[in-house]
Amino acid sequence: GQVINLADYRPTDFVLERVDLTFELDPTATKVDARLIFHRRKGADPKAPLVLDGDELALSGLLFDQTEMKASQYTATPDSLTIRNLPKSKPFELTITTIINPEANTKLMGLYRTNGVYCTQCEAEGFRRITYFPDRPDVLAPYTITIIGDKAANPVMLSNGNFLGGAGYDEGRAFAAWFDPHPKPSYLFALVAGDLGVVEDTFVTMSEREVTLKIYVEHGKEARAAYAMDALKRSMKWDEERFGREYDLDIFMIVAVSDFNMGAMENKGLNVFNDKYVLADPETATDQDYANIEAIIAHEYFHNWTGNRITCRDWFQLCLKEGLTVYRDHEFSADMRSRPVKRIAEVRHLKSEQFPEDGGPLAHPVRPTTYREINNFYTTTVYEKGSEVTRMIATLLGKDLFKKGMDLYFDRHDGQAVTIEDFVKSFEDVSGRDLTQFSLWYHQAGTPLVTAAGAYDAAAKSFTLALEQMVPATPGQTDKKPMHIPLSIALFAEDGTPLEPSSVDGAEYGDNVLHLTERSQKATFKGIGSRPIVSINRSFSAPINLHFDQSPADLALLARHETDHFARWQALTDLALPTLLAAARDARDGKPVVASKDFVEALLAAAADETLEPAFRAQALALPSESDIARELGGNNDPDAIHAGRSAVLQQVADAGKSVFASLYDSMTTPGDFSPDARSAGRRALRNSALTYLSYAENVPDRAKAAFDAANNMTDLMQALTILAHRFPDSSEAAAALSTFHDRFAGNALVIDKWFSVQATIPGTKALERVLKLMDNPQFKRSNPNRVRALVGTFAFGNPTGFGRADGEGYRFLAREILDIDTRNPQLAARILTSMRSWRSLEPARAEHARKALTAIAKAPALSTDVRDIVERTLK
Ligand code: B3K
Ligand code: ZN
Repeated sequence: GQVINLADYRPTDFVLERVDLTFELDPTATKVDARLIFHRRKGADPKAPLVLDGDELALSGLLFDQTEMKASQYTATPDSLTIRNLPKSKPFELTITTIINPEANTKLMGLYRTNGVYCTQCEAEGFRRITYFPDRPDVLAPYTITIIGDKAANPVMLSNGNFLGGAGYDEGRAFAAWFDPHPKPSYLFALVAGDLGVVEDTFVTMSEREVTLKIYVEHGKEARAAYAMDALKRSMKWDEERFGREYDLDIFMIVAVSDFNMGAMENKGLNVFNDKYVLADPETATDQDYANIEAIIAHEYFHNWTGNRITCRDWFQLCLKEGLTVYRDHEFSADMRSRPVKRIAEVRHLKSEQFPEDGGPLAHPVRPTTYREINNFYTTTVYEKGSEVTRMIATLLGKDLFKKGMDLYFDRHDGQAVTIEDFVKSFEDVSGRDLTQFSLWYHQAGTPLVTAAGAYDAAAKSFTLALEQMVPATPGQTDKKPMHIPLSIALFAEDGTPLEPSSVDGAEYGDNVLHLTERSQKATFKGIGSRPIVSINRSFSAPINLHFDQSPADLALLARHETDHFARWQALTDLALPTLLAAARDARDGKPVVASKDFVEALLAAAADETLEPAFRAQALALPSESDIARELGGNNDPDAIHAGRSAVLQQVADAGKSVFASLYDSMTTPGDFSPDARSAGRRALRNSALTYLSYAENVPDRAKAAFDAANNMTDLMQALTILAHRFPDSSEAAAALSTFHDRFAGNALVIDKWFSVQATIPGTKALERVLKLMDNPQFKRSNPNRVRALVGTFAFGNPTGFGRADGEGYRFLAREILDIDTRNPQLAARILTSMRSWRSLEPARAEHARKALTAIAKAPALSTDVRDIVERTLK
């Protein structure tokens, strides 16, 4: 593929007025007639040809104003249709006929089949696999869709917008027609047809319009869509209350399908979901599954305004809709659940996924300026860092101005395809604040490093915080400018009471936020009567790495007294990290591992603190992961040493806290019927965390086995199974539990995915053999992305010792799998390949194995653009 540059953007020469598509469905030969009405844009070159995008297409017919076009007037190739001699200004109609093969579409882009159902995925560039089209997000038009198909096989025929009508024909065929009055880009087009069950409900909007809600699932799974429906209604209500956004069609539909490349897709009025993010019941879904469903249902629904009503001018602007919509779904979940606990989970995720991306070969700005394959830019940087940037705008402006800025953005740009600059301008206009420097967050890649040092002057009653910022070099960007970093700060006295400065010099400061804008800056807090203990970057106000040398005693104080519970968790993490890093080094050097007393005490105090919500305590007890430790170590990493060191620390915490954990395990029960609410989920999380520590303290599988046998919900069952499989992999208890679980859930693919994943993440050198054996299990289907992710993906992303075993077999296995997956589904292959992004931080022998495996991929004769792009950037 060639390189696409933001600087080359220009509007199309032709304006698309209307789209009218007719699909005659057939599993292997679907006929698509696309009637498109265009006119040449005012001021455009009167001789310019119309160039339409295609991808693996063959042209079967082309009419110009209803008459067949002469072959000399156009050129058709699989990836483009060029039409010459078109009218200078008057509108004209093209009718393009293509015949496509949904059954053979293993890329799952365009129109494909999943379990006998027709389904589409068009973002980013899948529509061009259906018909020749100006397939770019700044071409908006209303669509009319007619679907014709076998009546028995397709009782359900759906597309975007409102239903116009339908009927059956005598010959066993039927048609359905849909009209979407909201002009939209092609990436939001969707079609679904097949035999599906449905759950129905209604929602009355704030202006009292009744909207029909339908969730389509495979027959027999209707009951498992209840939670998704509930989450949808709550999302609709929340968007009205929080952002004043009302739904705008008569019907909103969700379809759950089993073969899908990502989580879900926000097609106008017809969201298509990976069934993993729709289906849930207590027997089969964990609390995490429920939380994911709630968040993703909300995310796709929120796109109706942030993405659909206002869309992206070009794909460089992807964060315009994704960063903003993630921010909106984060806020929604925070309102539905516990705000600090949600924030902790977000930051954990950001640090474990986005920070490594930003610090490795695949680093790119939130708003990139160049790409080779847009599918590779649906990244955690665009999504999660993009969300953090939106959050910082909200922090800079404050709640009310942020709301005003959003309102202005909606008013000003409704119905348009716009840029990040347009978005930022709305906030500048309502606040009068110049966001030029702030906008570097969109343009400069890399996680800024802020170094802080404090000095207290008792005589002057002032505290000075010296701050420095550094943005590391990233691919293509070596010289970085200083950023505008909003740091939420609080000061506490030795007894834990908050200290309020009378004034702050040397930096803009307000609402507890200090604005770091220079490379190096000194802020002096006046009127501080005693040595303060400082809490910096509360609630993670900026997505940075912070180096601030604080004594264990100060951290322990913050862990107890910070009013921001996120910051308490941060203090506990800061206490844990030195112990975990030292443990990894000591384990590598064959020295005994010793967990610091301050850390263990603070952790156990938090665990036992009844004033804290259980979900928070569970987060506190979940120590930084092995990959967190690897990231903090920074280089020359030995996954075995990290694992051994961390396990030794866990053991010491468990031994010291045995009685705390035993009493938590007994008390944190959730009597009565299962409920997925946040409070109950928090109790389960804390109880299961206690169970994990007890498995170290007791060092026998008995308690986990009893928990497995007693479990009445999937959260408890999975936790018990994980402990048995990971802590006692060779025990008869583990073997029995794995086989019981398998037999109980055989045939339920989403649950069998959990069974695959739990085994793929068993630490140690035997993991690869296990994975290879599981790939022969009849329930493992190479064509299904969920299966591949559950087994191959989870192994590569989530098993540092098994995947990263010293002889390099894990990396060689991945190279073979990537090449195999790539022949069917390049997007899936490219995504899983990003598991290699931190290979340069490995110790030299493993790094060399990894480099060779990557080189083997790079040298393969026929690579997709997707995999080629990732492998070349990873090796660079
Ligand atoms: N917008 C889609 C992602 C499309 C990915 C295309 N490769 C889902 C979402 O972010 O809501
Ligand atoms: Zn999205």
